[in-house]
This record gives sequence, structure tokens and C-alpha cells, in this order.
Amino acid sequence: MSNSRILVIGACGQVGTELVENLADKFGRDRVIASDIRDEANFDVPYLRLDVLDRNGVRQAVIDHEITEVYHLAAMLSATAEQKPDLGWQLNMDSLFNVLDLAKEGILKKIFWPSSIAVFGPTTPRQSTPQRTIIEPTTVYGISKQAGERWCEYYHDRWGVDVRSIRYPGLIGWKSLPGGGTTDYAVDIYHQALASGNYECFLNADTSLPMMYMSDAVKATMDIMQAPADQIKIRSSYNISAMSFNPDEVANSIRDHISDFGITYKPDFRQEIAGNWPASIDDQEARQDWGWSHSYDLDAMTTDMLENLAKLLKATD
Ligand code: AKB
Repeated sequence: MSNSRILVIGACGQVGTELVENLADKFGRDRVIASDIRDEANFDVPYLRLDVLDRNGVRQAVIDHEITEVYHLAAMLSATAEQKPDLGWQLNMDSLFNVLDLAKEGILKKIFWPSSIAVFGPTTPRQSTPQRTIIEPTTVYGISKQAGERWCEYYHDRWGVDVRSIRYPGLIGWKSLPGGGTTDYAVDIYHQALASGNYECFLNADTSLPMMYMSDAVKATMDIMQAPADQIKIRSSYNISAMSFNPDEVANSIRDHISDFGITYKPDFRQEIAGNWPASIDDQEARQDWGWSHSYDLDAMTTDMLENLAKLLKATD
């Protein structure tokens, strides 16, 4: 790994913001480049404006900066992709090929590309959803992630491409905001708890979904990329899991800190998306194959979220 040069594509997003910091801490600031479609961004590592749909631009950036590993995080998430299906499909699929093909040519040595619990659909067993099961997604985002998983495995099996992937659950962190996902409520709720003491939730009270604190998600991402290649037995995408909760449960966890926190429910189109996703995930293969483990449960996450967001609010007052 010591000679790796890393490019994070989609670095300004929810995962990228934290992953870049962690990669730079671990491998050195001169080994990591952050990139996104924005003109400018605030990172402690060099930043490159890059449109992941610009095939030649991506290729040139990888060659010019002698990149060996790409973390390709750019995607349109579930709720936005339902509003813009064509664009969602184009962004999520074409960008993946732009990166996979560079590895097929031998220019890139390793790729991380996230899939999602969105690959699962209404016909999938909802509780402890196994690694291998019925996969019939009903959203554009889910279909694009399912197709992406198949392509990753195909590129690995046919051309030996070292691509690694995990199926992210809903991700929660205080350093950045999510955008366009169905699980975004689980971040917004903490911000609103501190800002106003009330939250209007776009999912029903009892909609349980698999979730993960960002530090665990970043750890999973870095762990799978550093595992010896022969430990990565699944080249489509691994189930990973940390906790499951519904909006009522997260509200109760917040009430341990803010006793009069109030929540109301006004489900919108995202309820249907969430209702077709698993409530919990079986991730035993990730735990066995490359030693995945998580640290945060709901209450530990709530404590950390509220503490850090409160500090941020104070600092910006
Ligand atoms: C979304 O809600 O779309 C994402 C996901 C589960 O992949 N957070």
C-alpha cells in the first residue's frame, strides 16, 4: 500500500468528506486527492474539479496524478433518482464504467465502489436479509446499484479487476449532510432536535431500517480496501450491518438528552421506498471474510451526534 496514490471521486458528499480525512491521516496528505464536480472545496489534501461522467477527464486525471486506487463515491441517491430517473441511471452507471475500464486497462490497481441496501426490494426477506437472496429492487437507484454489483463481479471474474464493495445502510454523521436519500431523516432529526426541539418526519414512526454511524462506515470502507485480495470472496458487494431503528426509537434515544423533544409524522413518497427495504441485515460473511466489526449502537451514536453538533452550533453562533 505504501506506493498507492488515491483519488476520491465524489469527495464532497456525506461519506467523502470524512473518508478523505481518514485516508489522509493514514496514508499521508501527499497520497490522497479529493475530487468532485464543485469548482472549489475545503480539504487538507489537493482538490481537483472532476466530472465523473467526463470519461476522458477522469482518465487524464488518473494518469496525470499517477493514481493507483479510486474510491468512487459519486452517485444520485434513492429519493432524488426517483425524481430524475434518466439522470440517476446515467450518473450511477456511466461513471462506474469510466472507472472500471481504467482498471481493466491496468491503469488503476484497485477500486472501491459502494452499493446499498437499496438493491433489495419488496420480495426480499425483510428481517436479517441474507447476503444472497431475492434481489428485485423497485427504485432507479436500487436497479443501478444491482446492475453495478453485477458489473463489478463481471469485471473481476473476466478481467481480474480488483474492485471491492459494500452495501451501505443509511449513514449518519455530524460532519456533513446527506443529500437526496431516503434515510436522510436520521441525520436531519439530530439537527432539528438541537435547533428547534421538534422534527417532522417523512417516514412513519415504525419504519425500521438498517443504519450505521459514519465512523463505522468509514472504517468498513478502509478495512475492505486494505484486506488481502484473497480475503475478498464476494466481488459484487458485501452486506454490512451495525444497527436498525425506526423514527420512534431514534426520537426516544434523543429524549434521553432532550427530554421534551417532539416528533410528528408526515410520510411522503420516501415512505414507499423505505417500506420496500430491509429492516435488518445479516452481515456474517463480511465479518468472517475480512473481519468487519462495528462500534456504535443507537444510544452511543445519539450521544456522540448531539455532543458534536452542539459544539458546532456553539462555534457558529
Ligand atoms: C439512500 O437513502 O438512498 C441511501 C442509501 C440507503 O443508500 N442512504
